[in-house]
Amino acid sequence: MFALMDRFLKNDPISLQNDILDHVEYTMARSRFSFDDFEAYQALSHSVRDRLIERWHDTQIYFKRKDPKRIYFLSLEFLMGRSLSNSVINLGIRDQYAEALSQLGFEFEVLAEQEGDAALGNGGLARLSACQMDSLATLDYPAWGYGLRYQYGLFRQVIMDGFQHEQPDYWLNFGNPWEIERIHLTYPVKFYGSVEDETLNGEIYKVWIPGEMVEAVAYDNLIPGYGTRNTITLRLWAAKPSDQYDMESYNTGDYINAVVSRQKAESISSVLYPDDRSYQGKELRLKQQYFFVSASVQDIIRRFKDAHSNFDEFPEKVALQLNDTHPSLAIVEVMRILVDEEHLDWNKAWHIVCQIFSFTTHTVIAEGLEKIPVDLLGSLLPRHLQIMYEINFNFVEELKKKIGLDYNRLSRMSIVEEGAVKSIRSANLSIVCSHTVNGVSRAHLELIKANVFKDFYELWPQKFQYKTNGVTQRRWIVVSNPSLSSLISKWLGTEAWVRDVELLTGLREYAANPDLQLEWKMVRKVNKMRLAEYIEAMSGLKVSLDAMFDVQIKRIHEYKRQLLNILGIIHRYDCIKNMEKSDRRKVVPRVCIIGGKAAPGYEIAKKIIKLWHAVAEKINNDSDVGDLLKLVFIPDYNVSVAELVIPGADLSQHISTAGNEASGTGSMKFLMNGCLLLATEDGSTVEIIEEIGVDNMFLFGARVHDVPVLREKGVDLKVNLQFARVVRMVRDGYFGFKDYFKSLCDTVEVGKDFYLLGSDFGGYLEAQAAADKTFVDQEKWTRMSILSTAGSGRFSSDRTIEDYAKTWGIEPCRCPF
Ligand code: 26V
Repeated sequence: MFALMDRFLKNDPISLQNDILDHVEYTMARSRFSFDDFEAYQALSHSVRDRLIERWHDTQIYFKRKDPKRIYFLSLEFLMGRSLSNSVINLGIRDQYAEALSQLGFEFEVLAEQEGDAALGNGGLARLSACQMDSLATLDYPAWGYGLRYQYGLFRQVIMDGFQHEQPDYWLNFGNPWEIERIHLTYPVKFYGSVEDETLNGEIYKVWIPGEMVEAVAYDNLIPGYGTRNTITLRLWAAKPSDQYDMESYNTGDYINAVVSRQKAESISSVLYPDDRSYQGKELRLKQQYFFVSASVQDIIRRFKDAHSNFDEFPEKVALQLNDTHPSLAIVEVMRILVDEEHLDWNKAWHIVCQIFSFTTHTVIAEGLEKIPVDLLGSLLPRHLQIMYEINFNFVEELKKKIGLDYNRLSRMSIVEEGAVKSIRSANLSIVCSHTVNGVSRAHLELIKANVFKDFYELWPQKFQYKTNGVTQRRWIVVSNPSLSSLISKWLGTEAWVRDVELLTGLREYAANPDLQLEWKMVRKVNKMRLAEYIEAMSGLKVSLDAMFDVQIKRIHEYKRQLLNILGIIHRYDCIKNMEKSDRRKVVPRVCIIGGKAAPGYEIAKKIIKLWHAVAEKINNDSDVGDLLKLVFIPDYNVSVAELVIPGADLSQHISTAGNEASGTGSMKFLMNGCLLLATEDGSTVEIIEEIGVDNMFLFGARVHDVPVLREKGVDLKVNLQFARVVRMVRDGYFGFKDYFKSLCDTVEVGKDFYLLGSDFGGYLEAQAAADKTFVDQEKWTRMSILSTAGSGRFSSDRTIEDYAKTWGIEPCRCPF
């Protein structure tokens, strides 16, 4: 045993240096006497990866020995961002690496900047998955993440003349040291074909004869926990052509076509769909869903069978989490394997399925619910369609017994939608087959109970729960804001808050302490400087550090109301222009920062981006305005940009029309970093108010129950003169592009203003004015800032995961070495 322990890699700076140099020479094949920053980054990453692998092996062996109940987290999207800093911090060896590198003449920070983002997701849902993986590892849960290894992640956003253009994100170009290719860990995945009957020992079974087969190859990404040896697996599948299946075509002599069609297989995992709201019923998307689900389910069942001889224990050992409906085919795949391949009787298989799935929905609107056209499904997955029909038949029969022949309700609840295009409702399938349906905030649960899932809630009230989202403080404070992190530890007298985030409440008692206030302000100023440098390097614009940095970064969507922000800025500009020169001294200077991507096909969102640029062009070049108002667009917003922007923000905006944001997680990251929030009472903001108090943020706008009334009523623009005026300025071409912005202005006209920009405008301006007033009082502002961080503990993904663990029925399993 001691001999084995001796084999562990050492973490003193000299050993780390040697390891890095070995990787320069033997992995990168560069001379150890001459290598650049990028090569140093790669060698460094390989040396970190070696250490991850050691812990990962130990963890996996320990899990195997203990055989605890495991949680399998299925998600089509994971927004992991960069891995280097996060890994060394979780491993607890960041300082040692920094020292080792400085002796080699490199700076850790500089090398960390060499890493590109892993952007295998769109927005909130995807980053949430990444935060939850970090918490699962840190809290020692026996967990696996499963997803797709897209070759092209979320598109890169390039702004040309103020317009968004999309470019491919071929992120694997220079290799990826953070994954381990498991070339022998593959599963066949079948598509198309037909279903036939087969008789075995007097029983008739269904056999699916596929028309196409591809191979799923595992790529393991290692997720280290903080303050524990536990290191868990995020297994992403890549599609490769199947050798077994192709032999036939080679034998028939059509060599060229056979090779060409092999390449088609790889397209399944080639690209992430960039739209996060509308479903288009595309075959490739369905193929992606089934491909990753089938490989994952086969892997899960293989692992179970390695240790168990029959399926009775399956629900005691396996929990599957559906991250939205995208992986809902997993339900049917488990049924298919249990019935058709393991030859379990239907009822027994169904009983198992009903105990293992838990489903989380991330959307509020019916249009956001996924539908799969039956024709498409029947051709791609003929056996799955049969199984869905059977599940639905049984469900509807049961339902009739409970609710009688209420045909309207029966048809609303049916998994199969009979309409112009007959479709499968993935959400209905997920609800029927899961033991729990989770919302992502308390307000979200109330909404789904009252609207999209009302019928189901009335049928099974106990199934419906909520787990308020959270974000990991390891990435969103420790990695992204190291100076704030040290300051917090200094004042709390411990680093324990990194694992036990509730301890942050201990800051409350010092919120008015002048020494802490001074240090707090210093830290925030340095972060603002970093952001200002970035802005200047990116756009050439110099911004004043005395200005309030007001930030809105998130996907561009009408419901998130970036347009409200722009119209508010136009109003501010208009006021400055119409003011006496002497009064301008009283204006609180602002740097308004916005960033986010619009889905490539989302015209109105793209116009919002262009409008921002048009307004910025005018204001930033107006000498009457100077430093009083500056507009910055941060292009290609992603996780690593967020890590830079969030710590430098004074104020951040979360201003969706009430009832539209299921939770929102950006607000939680800002909150942790001591940024004040300007927000509507939507999603998780309701719970944030409870934690930090309404006086510590700037709240405005219609509440959920006001929205239908206001939509009905509309606003009188004669009363709402300020709003009418700013919209007119855009309409009349004050910022140019008059024709182009017409359709955008139309969206907020009386009677059409679905997201209620008009009715919320007055309240928005008041909230902004309150922020200005407070900013002048730096003592008050800093106290509110400290109280924001102090009250952010509840929004850690550690708490979210503890909530989920109860639902999943899992216990920690901590590797003891
Ligand atoms: C939908 C679609 C539909 C078309 C194909 C691609 C695609 C990809 C993702 C989605 C669902 C996106 C839903 C989402 O991100 N929701 C956000 O989830 C956050 C985490 O729960 C939550 O904080 C946000 O409020 C919610 O909008």
